Amino acid sequence: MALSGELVGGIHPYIGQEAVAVGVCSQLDVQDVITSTHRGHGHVLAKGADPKRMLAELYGTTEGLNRGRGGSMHAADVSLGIFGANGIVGAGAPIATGAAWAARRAGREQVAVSFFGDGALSQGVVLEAFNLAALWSLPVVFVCENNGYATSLPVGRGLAGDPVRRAAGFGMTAWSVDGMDVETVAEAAAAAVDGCRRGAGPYFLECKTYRFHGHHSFEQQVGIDYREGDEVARWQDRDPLTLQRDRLPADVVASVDAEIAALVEDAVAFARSSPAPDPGDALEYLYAGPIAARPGSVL
Ligand SMILES: Cc1ncc(C[n+]2csc(CCOP(=O)(O)OP(=O)(O)O)c2C)c(N)n1
Ligand SMILES: [Mg+2]
Repeated sequence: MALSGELVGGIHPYIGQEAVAVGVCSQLDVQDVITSTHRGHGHVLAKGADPKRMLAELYGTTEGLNRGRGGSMHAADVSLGIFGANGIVGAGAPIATGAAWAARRAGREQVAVSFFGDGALSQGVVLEAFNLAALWSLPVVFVCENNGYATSLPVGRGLAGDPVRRAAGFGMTAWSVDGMDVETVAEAAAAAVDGCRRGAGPYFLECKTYRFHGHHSFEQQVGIDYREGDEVARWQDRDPLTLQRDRLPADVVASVDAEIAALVEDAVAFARSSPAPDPGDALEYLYAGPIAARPGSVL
């Protein structure tokens, strides 16, 4: 759709990394919070967003999650704890940390999860978020999706040291897991979320994964080639969907496949028939209303 021009602009496909979003979000309750990335479709859907409204958002229509204002990189649904995909690499980490801090102050049993890529690990704001979250023992799970590349830069040429040791240096419990296996991810996420609820946060989870497609949908057209030999095929041999499918009985696989096919068909029909926004209200729905000062606040 992005290549045919039906969707305006590029998208960052999440295909290949599904086990991370699903494994982690399967351990969260509705009131738990996530922050996501430029590659956010998987996280937003796994946290429970309506696929019809998600796709309508990609189409930039009025029925989209954010009335078409957010688009692919800024889809959000605050009512489901989805505090946004985010086009700024690393920007979700302080938002999740702030949400965890707010939950703590309000005495709510909420956990916040920050998804980000290996490239974000060297963003200053992420390290600042690690520091405050660890200092204040906040209920945050930092989930690093190490897919081997930041755009076309291999992780070994962009990241000094080891992600887990880096996070552990802040005093966090930190693990590295197979990010292609949804059950492995879910098990680690369950332990981290449970630890956060018991006050033992924050946690750091490196999920080793891979994206099967380009960094973004324009990559093929631009003609960038940076992957080694049969690298993509080797990772595809461990496609998270196939790994999980092989564990399930055939009748379950057939019914899930049918359910998903119908869901996708509905979402496409819904997005295609959803109206484009009126240019006259282009400046509306962009900002929250003014926040009332708390009693006694100096602001
Ligand atoms: C602060 C900031 N710097 C640079 C960019 C441009 N940019 C967009 S995606 C990306 C690579 C991110 O790599 P990674 O965090 O590993 O995520 P992945 O794309 O692999 O999912 C970069 C450098 C940006 N969006 N924001
Ligand atoms: Mg990456």
